Amino acid sequence: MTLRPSPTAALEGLPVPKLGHIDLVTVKLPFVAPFGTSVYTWTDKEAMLMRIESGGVTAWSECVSDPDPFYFYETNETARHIIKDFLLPLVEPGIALGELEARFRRVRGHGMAKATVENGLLILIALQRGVPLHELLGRPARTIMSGLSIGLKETPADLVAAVERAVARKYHRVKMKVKKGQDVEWVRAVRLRFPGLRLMVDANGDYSLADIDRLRELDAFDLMMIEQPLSYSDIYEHALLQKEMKTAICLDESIHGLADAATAVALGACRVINVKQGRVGGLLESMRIASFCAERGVDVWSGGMDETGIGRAVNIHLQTAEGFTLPGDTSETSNYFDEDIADPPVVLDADGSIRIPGGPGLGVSVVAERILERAIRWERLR
Ligand code: OSB
Ligand code: MG
Repeated sequence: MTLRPSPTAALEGLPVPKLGHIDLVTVKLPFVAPFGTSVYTWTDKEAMLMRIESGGVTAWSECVSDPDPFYFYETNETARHIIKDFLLPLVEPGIALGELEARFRRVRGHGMAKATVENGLLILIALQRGVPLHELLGRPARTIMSGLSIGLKETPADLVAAVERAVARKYHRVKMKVKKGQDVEWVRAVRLRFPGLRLMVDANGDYSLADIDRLRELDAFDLMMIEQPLSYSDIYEHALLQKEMKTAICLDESIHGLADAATAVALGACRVINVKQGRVGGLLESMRIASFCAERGVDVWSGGMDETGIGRAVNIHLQTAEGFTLPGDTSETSNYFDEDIADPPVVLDADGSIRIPGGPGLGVSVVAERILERAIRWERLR
């Protein structure tokens, strides 16, 4: 196999800028509707944001953790602790980002905390250079595919109605959450109404191998993939399951970095990987995973964590990278919030695609009054 050049070599050489004040600002935004999954139902978004000042420029990044550890082990409070007490002390102006990543590796896990810092620095550098983030990442602009993640609903009729709204908006694919006992009949209801829809399901780890007959019933519905059917911490049993299923398995929770992706691909545990830049430690590791998968014919898409406009914009820029072959969980702002903290909101084009917001950095501006209105905690770290 001919080795492709590393997608991140140039980025690893970027020097960390001199930094001024750094703040952690937690905001709480009500969701337009509760978001139900097999692990928890969230009614609002509590997002910890990092604000970095440097030479008159202000960069914002977003930590994708929740206040609770129900999707992932990190929480806003563990991320605060790790950022404040272990990561920021390693950030030294002038060292290369690759050196910073190497220092961060001594802290085991805590990818969401690491991503908050690394992404913040990349956004800051892009702003200082006056270039869009995707350009700093070395990627040309392109339109991004859209995808909607629909939470668990009260009735199949509610679910079908939500899918109807997604189809009307021209989403490029629809994902529906499932859990044990709320699966086959619910998928059937959607399939009967929309036989040709690009449709997939996400179980957030609700099944075990004992449920294999149930899971195999899903093979009848021509799903694009089934996301994380088995435990959040498993890779091996997914390989056993994939051998018994026609439908592609996609791993989300199990993949914390490139090494996990390599294990999953080697074992045949999945044919698709959901890369959440937060969960894997930031933009650089995300690009490494996507390139690794592209070389091996494994599809990759960008997940979402119901982010505010800041994290949502990061996910959009990331999807310009090589290897993001499928529509991700990138949907319109109005799916989550009546009013976001950043402008402009994400709105789909007539064909369902998403344009990268123009301008330096993320291309979105954080609205100070809305941050002040929504802030539930503000801590100056330096
Ligand atoms: O499993 O992909 C998931 C949201 C929160 C936690 C986990 C997941 C999700 C989603 C929604 O599916 C993604 C989004 O719309 O941002
Ligand atoms: Mg998922």
